[in-house]
Amino acid sequence: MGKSTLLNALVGERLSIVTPKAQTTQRKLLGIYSDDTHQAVFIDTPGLVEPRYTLHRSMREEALSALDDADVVVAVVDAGFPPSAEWARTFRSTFDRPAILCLNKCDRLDPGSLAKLERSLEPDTWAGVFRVVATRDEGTSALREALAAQLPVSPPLYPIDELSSAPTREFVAEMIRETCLEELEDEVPYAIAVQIEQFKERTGSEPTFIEAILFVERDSQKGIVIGAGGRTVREIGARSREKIERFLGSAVYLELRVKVLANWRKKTRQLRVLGYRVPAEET
Ligand SMILES: Nc1nc2c(ncn2[C@@H]2O[C@H](COP(=O)(O)OP(=O)(O)OP(=O)(O)O)[C@@H](O)[C@H]2O)c(=O)[nH]1
Ligand SMILES: [Mg+2]
Repeated sequence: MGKSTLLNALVGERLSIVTPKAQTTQRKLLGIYSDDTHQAVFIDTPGLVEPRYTLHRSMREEALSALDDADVVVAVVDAGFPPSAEWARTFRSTFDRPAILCLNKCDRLDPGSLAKLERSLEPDTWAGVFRVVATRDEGTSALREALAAQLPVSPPLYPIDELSSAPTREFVAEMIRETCLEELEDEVPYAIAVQIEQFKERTGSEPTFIEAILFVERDSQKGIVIGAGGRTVREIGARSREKIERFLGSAVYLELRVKVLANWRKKTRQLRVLGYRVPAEET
């Protein structure tokens, strides 16, 4: 759909990780936009998918929980793979909040097809319908302005120079997970949870020292992630380090270790240890 790409475009910083793979985002992420007239806090969420295991239920609840704090909901639709009118009706009746329809990836359709798509998605029931190309930052200013118009009057909720409420180590863990999604195929990257074990900011000419553990679910996955002679994990480390150094603006020494945490995606206790939301019926 491009939800994370859109959040990054709306905030003007690459905060949320983006890959071509489905189910990249697993937890909520706050992105804060402030200018002279207003502040808008955007919440990126996982997509709403049918849960297959406990982690999926965790992701679904995480997405729905964003509504607790939201003044406006933005339904992001991939114009290349559009949903049905039925979806639009269900969406509108499920969420008791002003909702804006955002047709993203509009570069994939010609204007005629876009107009037809728009007409098919109950355009009059939304608080607004916007056409966007998030990757090119097209249409995002108009969307941001429409969203600002829906916000209640309030003092800023966050300092105006703050971009997110997430701690640095969470961004670092996400950059490593993004690299795993880019470098590994099939189910393997989805079986990886990243935990930052050590984060030592060094002073002077020393690099920042970061140690992270890649938890996989089975021994066979551990073998794949490490690769022949450690080649794969070295590559993941090198590519992650480049991203982290760009993000922190300083030199980094990154150490990655791979460990098995059997079937962690299906186990409430393991999810809790790894910092995921525990689904309500499992607490
Ligand atoms: N052509 C095109 N591709 C886009 C656009 N916006 C996002 N993408 C691509 O779509 C893919 C998915 O983007 P994400 O932002 O990760 O999508 P998401 O909705 O956050 O996905 P999940 O986190 O997996 O639920 C990436 O490869 C993006 O580069 C767009 O406007 N046009
Ligand atoms: Mg995402």
